[in-house]
Amino acid sequence: MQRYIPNEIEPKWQQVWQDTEIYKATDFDKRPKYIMLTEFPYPSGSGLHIGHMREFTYGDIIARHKRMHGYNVLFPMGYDAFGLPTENYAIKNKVTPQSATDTNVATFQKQFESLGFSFDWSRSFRTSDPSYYKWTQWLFLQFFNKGLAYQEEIAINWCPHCKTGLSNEEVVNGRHERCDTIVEKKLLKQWLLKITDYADRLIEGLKDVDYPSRIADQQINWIGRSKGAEIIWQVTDKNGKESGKTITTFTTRKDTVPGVTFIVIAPEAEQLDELTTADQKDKVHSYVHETQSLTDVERQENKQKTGVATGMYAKNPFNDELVPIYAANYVLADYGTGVVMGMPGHDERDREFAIKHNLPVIFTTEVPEEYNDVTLTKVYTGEGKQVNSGEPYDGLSNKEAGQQIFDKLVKENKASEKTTYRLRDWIFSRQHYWGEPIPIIHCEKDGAVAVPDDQLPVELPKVENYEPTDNGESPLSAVSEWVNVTCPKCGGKAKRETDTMPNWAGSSWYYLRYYDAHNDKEFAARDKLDYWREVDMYLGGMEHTTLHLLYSRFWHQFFYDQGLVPTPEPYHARRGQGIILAADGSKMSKTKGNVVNPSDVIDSGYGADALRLAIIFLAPYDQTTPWSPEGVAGTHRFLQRLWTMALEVKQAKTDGPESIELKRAINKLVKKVGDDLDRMNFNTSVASLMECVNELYKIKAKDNYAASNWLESIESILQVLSPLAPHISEELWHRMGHETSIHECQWPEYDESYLSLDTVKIIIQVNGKLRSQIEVAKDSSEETVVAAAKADTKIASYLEGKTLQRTIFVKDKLVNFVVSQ
Ligand code: ANZ
Repeated sequence: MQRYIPNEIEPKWQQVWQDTEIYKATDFDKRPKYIMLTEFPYPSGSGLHIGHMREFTYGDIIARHKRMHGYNVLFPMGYDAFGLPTENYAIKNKVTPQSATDTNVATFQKQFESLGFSFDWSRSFRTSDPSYYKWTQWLFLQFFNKGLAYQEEIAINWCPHCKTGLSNEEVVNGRHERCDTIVEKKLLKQWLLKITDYADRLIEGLKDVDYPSRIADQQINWIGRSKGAEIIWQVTDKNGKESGKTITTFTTRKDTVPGVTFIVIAPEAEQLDELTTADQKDKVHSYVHETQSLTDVERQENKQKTGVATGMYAKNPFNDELVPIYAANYVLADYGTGVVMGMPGHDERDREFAIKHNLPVIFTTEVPEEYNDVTLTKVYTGEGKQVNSGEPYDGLSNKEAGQQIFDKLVKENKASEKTTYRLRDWIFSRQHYWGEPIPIIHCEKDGAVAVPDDQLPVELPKVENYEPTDNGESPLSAVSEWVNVTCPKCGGKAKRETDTMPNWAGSSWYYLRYYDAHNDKEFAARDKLDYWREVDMYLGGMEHTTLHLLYSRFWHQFFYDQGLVPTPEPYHARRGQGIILAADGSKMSKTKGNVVNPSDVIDSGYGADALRLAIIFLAPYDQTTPWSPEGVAGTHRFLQRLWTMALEVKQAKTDGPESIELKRAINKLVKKVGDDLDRMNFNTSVASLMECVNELYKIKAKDNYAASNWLESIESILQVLSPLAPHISEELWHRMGHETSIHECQWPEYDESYLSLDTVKIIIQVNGKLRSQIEVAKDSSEETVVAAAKADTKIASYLEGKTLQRTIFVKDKLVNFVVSQ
């Protein structure tokens, strides 16, 4: 019998699938549509790694399973080619980003093909194709035309290693999420997108989509909507003489206003100068200077609660008490108003500051005795009775008191409701070469002018030097023949914008391009958008939750408002797959040399199918889990066993009666794997397949493939295996005698009655001696049971050459064959 050699059969089928285009999605098809989207990769130099493969394998299984249920499935793939990774790779390898992309895409493409993914390649593109980024630029101009893309000189996050500005989302714990370099502040004129206009919508929209709560919560926390109050304070000198100026603080604890003992202002706040007395100017200036030399990380880690008095005071609008104003770097300049009312009774940071600067601590909520200890930095943040606030507030619940205090202040025009957000506008300029040029022309007379639609795309000029500069200027600014143009409005001298877009731009709308990938008149035709609508299932990395996922929801919501797309949200359901760690539990990384390359595993003889099964067998899909190098040998062995059995069945007679045990095992399997795939329990579906094949081997040991339903049983296994291991199932399917692809089959039906089927063990005797046992459905007829008993291999050998004189049958219990020599 021919052995199972995956490397012989897999490339063969990959070629057939490609030639017959069986995975092509059809626009406007009558079948229900289903879009299975997996995040597309950066074509990095190291090729496809096992982590990518996990995501694509899950996506592939879902796509194949849905096809078998009659859906017109769109399962697309492309390349997120612009951006820092490619540029850095190109710099390191001394090639152009264009050719680096070509080389890397070719590697990825080969790997993709070798893994048997059922992508519809006819819709593929790279975000760096001019025919694609033409539309990224056009969509950017829609934001610009509506005033949602604007330029501003601001202190931005600057990565000194990558030499570029970054968005807030790209800074994680004060470091650039890509290279881990500590981020600095730099004042630069930047393009920004007004994502803050969509802060509420981005929260509300989550109610209408199917995202796991940890993904939704992470977005909600990132947007950080906080409902509170702004309170206005008169600024005075130390004697209470009003200066005519006011400051405004943002608080979420209105009840604590009576106990405020100081005010703190962020060192960067513009207002700081006018709140500083002549005496304190020098001290304040040097403090501001000192703060500026700190990175955000150092500032956040600064436990010292440093600060300096400005010399001025503020009058508490509630009780006219004077409190000193300090500049202190624990206050963030760009949150709320950048000014905080210091309430050391109930706020921990304020308490630490008060202790350090000898400021009084007043409680406004009754606290347990222990909190009076001034060395304690912990504060009481719970609810309780209002105290130290006078009549009629003392004795009320602190919540109620807070409301009444606030109402009084509102009446006196000293306070108002305020909602603040942590979300900031999206810094959209990058001072790099390898990105979409921002399609704007700067004219002295007309200002920033959109490049007219008929001049799009603004193509990236081919240049010799594309390395980033130290001064924050894009390398494109040196390409004078490209930069100097005429103004589309007045025809006068003008210059192109030289910043490029961030790598998150192309991925903010790429899914829509798959609906109509070759359209050169529109980003996608309306009728195709109306047919495909939103993505049904989107799989991707958890690390993209507050980057790509948030950005693309924002773009889509804006497009919806402009009437460009038919649905308010881009993705109906989102799931995040876990990370595959190295076998020792550490992160896989090139420097450690512990990255598993799928191609190596395939080439070692195990093949893509065994690798696919090993990946999904590792753990539940959303669990981060170490790689198990032995796993592939195990799944390969399983496929080998199935292979052998299938070929044996093909050659067996199978002319005996139907086996109930087989029926039950197969019906159970079909139901179980179907349910598992619906629920994305991929790992348990592999376990069920393995169990089923083991069970079949036990049945075979008894009947040696006599039962008439062996062939159909194997075919059903192949069908349910086909989404998971597409090559071996296709090969065996053809060897069973089929001429069409198994991947065009419907998902097999299962018969409920076999699942709940009550079975009984029947003892089989020959001349009163126990010789074997079989399992049959309860209440089976004499005819069925006797036929099954005779088919049993052991019994058959006892009966061979003998004359059967009599058969004794006891229902649900026993068959006794009485034979003579
Ligand atoms: C007085 C107070 C008393 C506060 C109390 C808290 C507890 P969230 O919920 O995150 O929005 N705050 C306001 N602006 C700030 C800034 N720019 N930098 C640092 N802290 C700032 O937090 C709102 C609270 O954070 C506000 O309420 C304010 O302190 C502080 F027992 O005001 B609170």
